Amino acid sequence: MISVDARPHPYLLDPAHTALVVIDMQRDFIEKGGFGDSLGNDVGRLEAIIPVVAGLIALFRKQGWPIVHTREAHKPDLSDCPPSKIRRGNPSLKIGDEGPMGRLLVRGEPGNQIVDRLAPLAGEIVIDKPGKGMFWATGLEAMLAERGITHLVFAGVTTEVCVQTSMREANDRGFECLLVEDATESYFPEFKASAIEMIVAQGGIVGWVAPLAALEMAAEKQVSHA
Ligand code: TIU
Repeated sequence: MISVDARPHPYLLDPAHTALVVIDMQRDFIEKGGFGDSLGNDVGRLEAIIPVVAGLIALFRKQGWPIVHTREAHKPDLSDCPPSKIRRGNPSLKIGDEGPMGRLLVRGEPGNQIVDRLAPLAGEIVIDKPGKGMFWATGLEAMLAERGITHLVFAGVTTEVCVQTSMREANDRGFECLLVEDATESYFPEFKASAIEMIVAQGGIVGWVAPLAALEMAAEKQVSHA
């Protein structure tokens, strides 16, 4: 076990059973002309965390720990997208409509891809999820079980929507969850701060929170003790 300096108390990371989950770092949320932009959000806030997420991914690759990338993505016929989700928010462009980067939130479209700087490598798991949470209708639970994963480290966007939903789903399934606070972002800074406080309150009711530097320091110590 490696001890990570985290809130509300140290997070004990089990190196042989830990995976990183990078939630929805897609052009659809991070670039102008995508789904996030269509909902009226300032997407620049999200772009700013790309270097930290890249650093976190690099740490996991260096350690040889598994990485899961998720994309919020629907089938081209939208058969996996409830009409309520399409209607929600009264956006300028709806899910499935043609935007400047192709059809919004549709699998395979240019805007639905993970941003180039965080592109998955061969051998890393990539999940298309039709919901906000990463377990609903994805088969991810079985993939993690096959690999003996018990600990999940979270990053990505947005903190209070897909990251928090996925982390809560994982918590209910028995995973020990850590959110890397500088590798996640929201369109609303106050929602990011509140989501983090909700996670760590009550003795870590949902899990732990730590900055990337704390994880890097813990991983280094592990190497120097080896
Ligand atoms: N990935 C994710 O968080 N999907 C969203 O729709 N987030 C918003 O904050 N809208």
